[in-house]
Amino acid sequence: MNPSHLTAVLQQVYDSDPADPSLLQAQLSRYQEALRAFRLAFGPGPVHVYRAPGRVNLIGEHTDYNHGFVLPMALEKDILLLARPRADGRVTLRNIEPARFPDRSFTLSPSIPPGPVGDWANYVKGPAQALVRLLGITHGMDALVVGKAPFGVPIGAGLSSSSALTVVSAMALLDLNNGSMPPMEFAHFCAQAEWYVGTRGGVMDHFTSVLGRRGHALFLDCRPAGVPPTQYRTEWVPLPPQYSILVCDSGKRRANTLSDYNVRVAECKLGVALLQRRWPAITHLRDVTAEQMGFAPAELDAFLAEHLPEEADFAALRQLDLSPAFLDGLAADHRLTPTQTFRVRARCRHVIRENQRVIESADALRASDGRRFGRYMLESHQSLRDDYEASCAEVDVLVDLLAGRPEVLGARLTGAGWGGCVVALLDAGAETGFMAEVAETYKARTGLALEWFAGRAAAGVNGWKHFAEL
Ligand code: NG1
Repeated sequence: MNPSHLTAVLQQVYDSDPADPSLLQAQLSRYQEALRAFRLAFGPGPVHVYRAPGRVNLIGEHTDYNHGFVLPMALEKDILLLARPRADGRVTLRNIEPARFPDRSFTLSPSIPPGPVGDWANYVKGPAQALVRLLGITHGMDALVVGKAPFGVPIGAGLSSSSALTVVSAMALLDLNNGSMPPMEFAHFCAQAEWYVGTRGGVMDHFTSVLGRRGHALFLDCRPAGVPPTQYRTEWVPLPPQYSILVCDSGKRRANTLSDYNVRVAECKLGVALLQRRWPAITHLRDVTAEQMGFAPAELDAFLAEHLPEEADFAALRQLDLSPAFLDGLAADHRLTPTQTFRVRARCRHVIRENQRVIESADALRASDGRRFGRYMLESHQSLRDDYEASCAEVDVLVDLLAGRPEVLGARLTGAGWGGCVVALLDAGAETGFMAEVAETYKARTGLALEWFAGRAAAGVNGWKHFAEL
């Protein structure tokens, strides 16, 4: 592919400012550098190129695994995977940052042994194993993964670098084995493939990485339908040009996000199990709405206080008629400790209200009402902070600093939480010059360096066979 053809291809993917060709030029250099590194690692021959984006969630946090609603968008930050198929079932992985991500290799099989928790190759092994099980794929690949800054998806920042790697690996292996899947089925497949690493996550990240569209947010109803249940209701909502999105990385990373996350998933399931005693038709917190349960919207607190404990440990839960078999299964599935206590009522309150906020926020976006949208973002953050306890001191400082600026319409924690990124909405053209001052105050108060970038909505996963012959 010559440079002008490559530029045309990249223009379809990245929402780069036409007035500023330097961004596209920088992407072009990045792809060319990746091709050179691939040739150095694996020698001459055809190269196939795949990319999958990270995402930023505008609103709808911890709702996806409750069959609720989310409103994310795919980012220009993405992961590239350059590959060449192999005749055998070996997968050899190199990374453009070998000191950080050492070489790995494995053989395709229906049960591929995982590496240590957190090992980067696990995000390739998960989809590889799932594709062997589903389609019996036999061709491995020689692959180079490229995710370094500033174009890569920051790791552990709540922008779904892990899902981007899962999606790009699945796409490459599927394509190199001459397979294909309809996009929604593929997104659903990737979400389940990532369970390999031990999280019981939802579908939001993979759907965004697969279905993302330039200039659009994705409204996704996370309740599947159809047989098999892989159909989801989606709507691409154009991002009004009069607003811009800012993504700020707090620099805070939490090691045990996985366990906190799994406890929250379990707490939501406990809420459902307790409500099911009276309303057996409920399967997920999504079902708990004022209309469905027959209370006035303003009476949600009273309703929850009547039916759910504020806090309960395993002993208390057994007394509430939850069967020991259910509780043991939950503890095993979510790696819960026997002494754990669960703030069931507050967790459920967050999810129920957050679902409503997503519906209202999508309306606000359709009506190009950034002020209203910003208010929902702030409410969402408070709820994540107080009810879901998924924030942390540093992120709260950052949200407060941003929300205190007249240029900012709304700001909130984005992603799983306990650190990571904050997403903010601004009037387009509002000076981001003020960010230097925010960063300085933030540093003084937390000791952490702040990084930020403009959130531009990019296309979902792409693959180009025979991208280059080297
Ligand atoms: P991140 O921020 O990528 O860890 C996680 C889940 C999402 C969703 C959010 C919270 C995975 C792969 N991702 O996202 O499905 O539940 O937390 O809204 O588990």
